[in-house]
Amino acid sequence: MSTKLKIAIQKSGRLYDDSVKLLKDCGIGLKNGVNKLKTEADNFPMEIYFLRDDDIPQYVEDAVADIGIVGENVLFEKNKKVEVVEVLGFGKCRLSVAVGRGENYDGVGYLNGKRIATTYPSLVREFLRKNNVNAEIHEISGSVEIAPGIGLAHAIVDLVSSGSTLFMNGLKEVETVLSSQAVLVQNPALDSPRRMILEKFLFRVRSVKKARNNKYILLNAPNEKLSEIIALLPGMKSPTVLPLAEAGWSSVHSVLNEDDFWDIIERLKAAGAQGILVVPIEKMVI
Ligand code: PRT
Ligand code: ZN
Repeated sequence: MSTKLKIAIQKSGRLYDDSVKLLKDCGIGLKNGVNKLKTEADNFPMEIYFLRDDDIPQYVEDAVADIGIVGENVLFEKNKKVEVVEVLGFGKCRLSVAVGRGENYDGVGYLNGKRIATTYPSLVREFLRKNNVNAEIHEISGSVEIAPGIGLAHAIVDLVSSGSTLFMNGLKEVETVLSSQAVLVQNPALDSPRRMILEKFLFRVRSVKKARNNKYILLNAPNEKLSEIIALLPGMKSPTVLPLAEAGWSSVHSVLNEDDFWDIIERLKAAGAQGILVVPIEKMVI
C-alpha cells in the first residue's frame, strides 16, 4: 500500500465546516464512507480522521495522525510536541477574562485574591504568572459563563467571538489572554514520503489562502487616465491593459488584496475608472 498522509480534523463543531471546505478547495474530496471515525481522500494520498478537537494535539504528537487542524487555544493549552506549519485564517476567537458588568474593574490587579473559572487552566496560570497576579483557578468543564452568576467564581476566562454569550450572562470582557485561530500542526518527525505529501498539500493550502485574500478586478478607463489608475493597482506583476472597441478607452485587469480593497476602489473611481467588476479568485499560484 502506498504512503498516505493522515490528517486529523474536528469531528463536529465550529472548525468542522471550514476544515472540510479547506480540503475541498485544495481539490481533496472525501469519500463518503460509513465509517465515521476516518475516511479517505478521493484523489490525494490522504486519510482523514474525525476527532474531538481537544484530542488532536495528542494524536499528532503520538503520530496516530501526521498532521491536524486545531485552534491555537487548544494547542497552547495542551502544550504537546507538535509544530505549527501554517495559520489558516478561520476559527478566529479570543480567550478573554470577563467579570460582572457592574464590577469596577481597574486592571489585572483586580484579580488578586479572586477565584477564576475556566476550561483553560494552563493558559490562565501562565497569564496570571506573567502579570504577577495571585488568584485561584477553578477548572470546570463547560458553561463557564454561568459561574459568576451562581457564585462559583468572581471572574471567568473563556473563548469569545461576538461577545453575545458574555452579554447575555451579565459579563464584560476586560482582558485578552490569547488571540486564536485555527492552525495546521504536524508531528515533528515525519518520514520523507509523508513530508513530500505534506509539501504538496501545503502548496495547495497556500494557494487557496492567497486566493481567499485577493480579488480579481476589471475596470474601464479613458486612456489619458491610465497611468494614474495603473499607479493605484499593485497586481501580481503589472496590470493587463487591453484596448476597448471604443476609441480612447482601455480595459484594465489586476489583483487586489482584501486589506486595502475598499480604499483602492474609492481611489480608482475618483481617478476616473468606470464599470468596475470584482470577482473572486479560485486559486492563486505564484
Ligand atoms: O466536541 P469538541 O470537543 O470537538 O468541540 P468543542 O465543543 O470543544 O469545540 P467547539 O466546536 O465549540 O469549538 C472548536 C474551536 O472553535 C475552539 O477550540 C476555538 O478554536 C474555535 N472557536 C472560535 C470557538 C469560538 N470561536 C467560540 N465562540 N470555540 C468556542 N466558542 C464558544 C465559547 O466557548 C462561548 O461559549 O462560543 C461562545 C462565545 O461565542 P460568542 O459569539 O457569543 O462570543
Ligand atoms: Zn473540545
